[in-house]
Amino acid sequence: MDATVARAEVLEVQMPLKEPFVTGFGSTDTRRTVLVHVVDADGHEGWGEAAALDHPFYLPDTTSGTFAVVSEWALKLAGEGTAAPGEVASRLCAIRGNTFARAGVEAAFWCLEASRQASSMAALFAAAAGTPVRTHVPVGESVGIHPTVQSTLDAVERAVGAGYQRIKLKVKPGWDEEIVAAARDRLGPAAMLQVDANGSYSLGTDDIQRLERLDRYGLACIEQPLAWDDLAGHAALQRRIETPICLDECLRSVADVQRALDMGACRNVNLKPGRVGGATAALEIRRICVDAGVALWCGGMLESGVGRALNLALCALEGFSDPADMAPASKLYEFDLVEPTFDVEPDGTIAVPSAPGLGFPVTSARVAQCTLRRAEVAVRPSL
Ligand code: OSB
Ligand code: MG
Repeated sequence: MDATVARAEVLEVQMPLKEPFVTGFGSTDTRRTVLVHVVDADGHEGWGEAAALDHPFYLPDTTSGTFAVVSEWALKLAGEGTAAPGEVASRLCAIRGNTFARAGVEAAFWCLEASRQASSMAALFAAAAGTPVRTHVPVGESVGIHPTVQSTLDAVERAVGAGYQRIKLKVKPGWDEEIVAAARDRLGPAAMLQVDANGSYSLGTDDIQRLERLDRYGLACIEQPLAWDDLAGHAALQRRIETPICLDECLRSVADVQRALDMGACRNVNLKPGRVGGATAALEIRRICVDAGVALWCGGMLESGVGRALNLALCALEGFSDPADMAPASKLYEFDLVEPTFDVEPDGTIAVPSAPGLGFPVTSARVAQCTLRRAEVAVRPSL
């Protein structure tokens, strides 16, 4: 087998969302994201998604910046030695920040490795982590901010009817207690309900009372209430509220997670492999969370099936205690970039593929149809 990369390309794709996704940082109506595609000399393929958002209102990373870092730096760096994903990850560590760019490239190499070994990505992750895999993962739905309480409750009802095992409501100051109370009332006391503020609250205002009032509703967690980079603020807030704080934006590396747990800034972790710089970092974070006994679940970036495939393989590992944010393309998009794609089963789980490689066939026609720009990158593997 020839382990060198023969071809590498980066694509920026655009997929219209069925309906705008509204959060505390604003509205997203089309999803512009970056795909990474590598092919080795034997024709094995690797696909990854670098799922930054197009705007800089969630994190500093953007789709355009990610496309630039992948095409100008990350792919070349990744291709310079052996294609083993762990080594690719260490080479990519030379890049500061730009976690989605690094993760997308690393993902393509995990997928390539899985294709080469005729193994599923879940089996590769299981071997790397020394942990068994599950055949199905429980999933929840992330319900955006709607114009009215009634339309939010309709969305919650649809999600529960479709089997989702957990509801996450997007909140912001002024769109919080009323909607949480209404959803709790509708769902009953036993249902798993949580909220995500995407950093829209501040300490030192009456926001703090708003957050304290949410303690009454038995939420599984309050995700990222305060600013994207404010670990100390979250630690102070966690001392004042009972509900576990979950961090998303604040956790962009293994070290961030360790620090957050040491400081008491969270008791629940949203793990997005893209946000932490890739699957290797994600595996390490999984171990830290299992050892610390904190709730752990796989978050999402409204990825296409290419990105979701890696998330699914990752959270197939034992240790992910809570349902993943993994609404399928049938919910979010008119079509997916993989065909057949996955769906949520009536029991609120998604089946983890056991097929080799990505686990879902990438449809080149759909990819071509969505492509806004494409760059071929020359990689020179050292012999
Ligand atoms: O804050 O978890 C978030 C989507 C894009 C960016 C940030 C977030 C989200 C979601 C959607 O909540 C989760 C999903 O991918 O289904
Ligand atoms: Mg979030």
